Amino acid sequence: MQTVSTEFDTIAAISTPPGEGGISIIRISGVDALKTASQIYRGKDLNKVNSHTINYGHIIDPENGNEVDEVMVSVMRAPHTYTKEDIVEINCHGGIVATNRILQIILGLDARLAKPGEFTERAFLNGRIDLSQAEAVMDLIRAKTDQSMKVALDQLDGNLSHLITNLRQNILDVLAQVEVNIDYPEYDDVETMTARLLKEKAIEVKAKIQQLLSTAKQGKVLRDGLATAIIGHPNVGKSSILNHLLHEDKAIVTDVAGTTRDVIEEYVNVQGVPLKLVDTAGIHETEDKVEKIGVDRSRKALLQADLVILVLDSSVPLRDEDRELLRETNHMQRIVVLNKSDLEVKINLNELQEYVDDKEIIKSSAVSPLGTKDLEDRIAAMFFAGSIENTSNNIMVTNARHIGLLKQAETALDAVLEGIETGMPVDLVQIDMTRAWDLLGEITGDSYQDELLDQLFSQFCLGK
Ligand SMILES: Nc1nc2c(ncn2[C@@H]2O[C@H](COP(=O)(O)OP(=O)(O)OP(=O)(O)O)[C@@H](O)[C@H]2O)c(=O)[nH]1
Ligand SMILES: [Mg+2]
Repeated sequence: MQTVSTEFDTIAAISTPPGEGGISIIRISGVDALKTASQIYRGKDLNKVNSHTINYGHIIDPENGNEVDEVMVSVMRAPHTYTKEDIVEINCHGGIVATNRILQIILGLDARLAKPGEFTERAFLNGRIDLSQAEAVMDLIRAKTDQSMKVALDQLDGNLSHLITNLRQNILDVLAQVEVNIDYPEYDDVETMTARLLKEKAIEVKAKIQQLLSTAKQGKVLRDGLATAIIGHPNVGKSSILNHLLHEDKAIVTDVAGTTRDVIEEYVNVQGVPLKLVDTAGIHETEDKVEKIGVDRSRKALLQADLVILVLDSSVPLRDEDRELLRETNHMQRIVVLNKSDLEVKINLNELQEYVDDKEIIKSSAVSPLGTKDLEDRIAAMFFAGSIENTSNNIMVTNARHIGLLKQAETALDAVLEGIETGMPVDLVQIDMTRAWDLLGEITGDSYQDELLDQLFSQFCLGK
């Protein structure tokens, strides 16, 4: 891991969202940050001001000496900064023209435009945070609920990193002990002893990994949102249900079958569960070209869903298409909504029981809020089983990359255990143990490939 910040060139970017605002911030980081800012700033000598101060002045175009904007400039000297490099942040009036003009002037001097996430990448490369913490920065920015924000903040604080580092240290200790035993065998049964040592440690570390993985389902939902598809025959009330859950009239609702033609995606917080709610076009056989595309998209949304809300119209008998959807979604996490329950019930409830468990069914009516609260309660119960408050004490894994690596490490530990069980030589078992150590290291970024960094940080916002 590199720790010397002076190896990098100087970068700059606008760190606030594009568009008009009260203030925009242009951030410069690197060895030439102060030099660059000084060339365009009229006010105190930035090279002489104290670190971590904010200074009033003006930005001047060095080409013609014209004033560009009135600004406040923060000076933060290495190493106690976000990137561990010198950082200057120019707070200017939040207009598009002034902000871009200042950036352009800076880029004409000693800085180049930062890539997305490059400030955070430097924080990682300069050893201020590890990779899982860098990923938490993005999760924090994207968090959709208080709970997901809290989990991201815990990860940024290094809770997950500490746990992983401890596990790795445990493995390293045992590997060192194995080396000693092999090099200096004091007893005749050293091979047996060493195998036992490896076995004990593999069991211990595996248990901790499994405990972490048991938080993954909730964790992933908190981070990514629960992909929830509302599906059903045309005109059964899917869009009405979406609007109720959103508490606003987002989707068009009419009595014309086939009103929704494209998928509509919205985020909503249901009792702490972030839902990525997808309203879809009614699924049925159709010759209409546009509708057909809509139906294909509905099917795709269904395939990608973590949770399916299958809507049936209880005021009409069950149709073949309903039966088919009931069968198709049978293996999925599902809630079956009997909508239009304000009208006379014509659906055959006995037949319905052949397809669904009573527990999966909720009666609702979109003409009144009837059923919406039940639906919300059910969703929360399905995904947090009332345990959402408890997560404050637990370290959660939320990130698919981390989950994948933990699973692979678990597999490597299984190979250790199997190797010992089948009497494999200790130096071969050692290889799998080392592999578990390596895989865990990829979570914190102690070992990584450059492509991984490129891929991770390219998903960041510009200026972060
Ligand atoms: N009586 C009654 N009418 C409802 C209920 N829910 C929806 N409707 C009506 O049924 C019609 C269709 O509702 P939508 O929400 O547009 O149905 P949809 O499933 O999204 O329909 P498509 O987008 O065409 O597939 C509208 O006229 C709604 O007002 C309900 O619970 N009771
Ligand atoms: Mg609709």
